[in-house]
Amino acid sequence: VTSGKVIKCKAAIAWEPKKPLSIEEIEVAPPKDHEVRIKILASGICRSDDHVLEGLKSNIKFPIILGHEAAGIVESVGRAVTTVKPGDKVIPLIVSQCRECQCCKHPNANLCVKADIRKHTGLMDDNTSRFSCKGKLIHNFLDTSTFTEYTVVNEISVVKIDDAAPSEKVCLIGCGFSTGYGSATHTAKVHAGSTCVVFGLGGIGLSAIIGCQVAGASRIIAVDINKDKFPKAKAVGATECISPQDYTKPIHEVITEMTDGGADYTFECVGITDLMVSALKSSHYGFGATVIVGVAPTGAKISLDPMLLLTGRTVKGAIFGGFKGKESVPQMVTDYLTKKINLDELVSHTFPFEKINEGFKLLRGGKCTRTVLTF
Ligand code: PAD
Ligand code: ZN
Repeated sequence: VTSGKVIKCKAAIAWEPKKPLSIEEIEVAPPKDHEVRIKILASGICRSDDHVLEGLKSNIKFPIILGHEAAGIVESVGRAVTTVKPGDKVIPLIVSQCRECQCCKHPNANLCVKADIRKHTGLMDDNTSRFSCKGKLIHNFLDTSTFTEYTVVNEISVVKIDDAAPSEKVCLIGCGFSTGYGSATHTAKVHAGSTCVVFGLGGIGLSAIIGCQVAGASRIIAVDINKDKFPKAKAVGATECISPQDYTKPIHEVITEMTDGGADYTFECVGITDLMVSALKSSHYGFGATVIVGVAPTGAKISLDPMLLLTGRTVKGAIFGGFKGKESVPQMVTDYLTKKINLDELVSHTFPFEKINEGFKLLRGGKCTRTVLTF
């Protein structure tokens, strides 16, 4: 029995930016009162992990255990925990839900005030870490940290899912799938018969396409500078694929012409501020809506003509597709099991955890959709 004891296990440590991750033996302390220790079974690699590793998120502290898109089994729980128990299959939540704060009580919000996503302390509520390596404190990432055999999270940052769910697929519901899918179905509320444009065809953009299709969009225009991404985009529902590099005109002019004045909904799934403005300009005068999904480097600013908004366009942004995790994650897992949604196309590679650096290489080289690591 490991309950109540420190667990020694393997984790991928990011000691500093721009260096490969190093697999090390770490010590994982037992969960405190409101905490849950989880044995990770599968974890996807998301661009947000790479943003930190590339040093683009200067407010995030190293050394750190990255990873935030996972599924696992509860190993042990703190004494005040009531919603999960050892043996439960779970998904850690990057968007926590305390159910008591103004946001959790608000029907339209999904960010928790208690676990404020802007703070990035990299620590648990008592300002300590459950991870250490060679006597050094290791920070957590997005209240989850899943590139490790064991992690500890707050009870508000984890939810039980159906035991029958295949972890190496449903782990994507922990970030990429929900983020893209919810941006279309929940944040934008795409309507049947509409025209949608998705910029960026990684795991997030493809999931946005799936959401647009499920919502009944009749045209889904997929945009990427890497044409290798087009076949997958078509496979999940894109009706047309275009590359900005094939035109001399700016991409928003191309899209405006293709769509008789602009799209109903546009989605920026890359993280480039100029592209966010292009997405807005690609939406129709009077009713177009843009959702910002991509995460820009810390401190980056958008500059735009307010006339774009004055004339009836809207811009929204959402983390995790605007979904409240505790309710929507188990529901999406059920929808996956009953084949209402299909995300298998998103997993392009499955590697053993030890090959994590190869997964990051594929991501940087534009050679994958999602790599899932298994433990
Ligand atoms: P990815 O790198 O797999 O996909 C990004 C795609 O964008 C690639 O296919 C690129 O070729 C393409 N691209 C790059 N530049 C351009 C350009 N100028 N025009 C068109 N396409 C371009 O990343 P991902 O899908 O894992 O993540 C995408 C973004 O979403 C990234 O910024 C990530 O940090 C963010 C994200 N947001 C949330 C959220 O909750 N809002 C969650 C997870 C990830
Ligand atoms: Zn992510």
